[in-house]
Amino acid sequence: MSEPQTLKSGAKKPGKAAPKKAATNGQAAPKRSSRAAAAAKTVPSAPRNPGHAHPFPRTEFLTTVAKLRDAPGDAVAEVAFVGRSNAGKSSAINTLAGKTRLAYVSKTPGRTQHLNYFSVAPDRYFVDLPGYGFAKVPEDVRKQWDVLLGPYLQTREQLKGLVVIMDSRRPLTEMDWQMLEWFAPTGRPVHVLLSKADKLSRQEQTKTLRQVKSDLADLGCPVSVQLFSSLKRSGVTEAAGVLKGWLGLCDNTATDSDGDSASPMPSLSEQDAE
Ligand SMILES: Nc1nc2c(ncn2[C@@H]2O[C@H](COP(=O)(O)OP(=O)(O)OP(=O)(O)O)[C@@H](O)[C@H]2O)c(=O)[nH]1
Ligand SMILES: [Mg+2]
Repeated sequence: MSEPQTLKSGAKKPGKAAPKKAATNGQAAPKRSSRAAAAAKTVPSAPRNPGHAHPFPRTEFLTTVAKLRDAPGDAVAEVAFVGRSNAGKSSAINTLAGKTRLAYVSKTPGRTQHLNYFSVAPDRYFVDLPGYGFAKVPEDVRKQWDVLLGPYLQTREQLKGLVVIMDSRRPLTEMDWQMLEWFAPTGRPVHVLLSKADKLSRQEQTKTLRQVKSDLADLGCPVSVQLFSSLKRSGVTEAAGVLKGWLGLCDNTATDSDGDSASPMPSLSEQDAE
């Protein structure tokens, strides 16, 4: 495919002014006031029950990469998170890490602009990619795809698999399909997280999961699909199993519960969830 971000002439236009950049961590950060307010609302970042480890408890923000040559040279294996703007990529990373504000969660689509690297274990990384489907300045986005995202997804040898996050209420949009069909020929595996599953009834969840699995059956690369909710911390163990496999990490830290019941530490507060 050409670049997913610029596929549609109907790419959504911004509803708001461009998000302000802040120096913190190199990631675009929310405005100070909203950040302070969010901090006040956010649940504590230390697990109340230390026996409940999270699958990637050592995750730390590493760096923001605007040019492919600046990607960490020591990487042995990494997993990228991609999906429509606002699908819940950053929230999913926070949830897997068991931290509330590691990757910035935003109500402003398109806030993540570059490759945000998170170290999950020595030489192993999560990479939060810019969301597609939000083009404030289409030319800039196309350029970003040509010089950064396209080459990254096609040529980065350390990339062991792609996590594609889709809002479970609107899975497999045209841009999701274009991303999947463009990536599949690389032969690398795809794991789909149907995010915000808390927004669906059990029945809807089952139906959506079955439908998406069936729709992707002939994609042409190894593909798996699951439900996920950062709000409820559901689907975490399943996702962690796949990602640890890709990263070559043994599973002795994956001791968290799936969070459907007593979650020791939600990574997303009820107030933040959309
Ligand atoms: N109800 C619910 N809301 C969620 C969930 N995950 C994320 N959200 C909300 O969805 C919005 C977008 O979440 P992000 O994690 O910032 O999404 P993103 O894909 O990283 O967005 P961009 O970086 O802008 O592409 C925020 O308002 C989150 O609070 C979830 O599991 N349930
Ligand atoms: Mg994000």
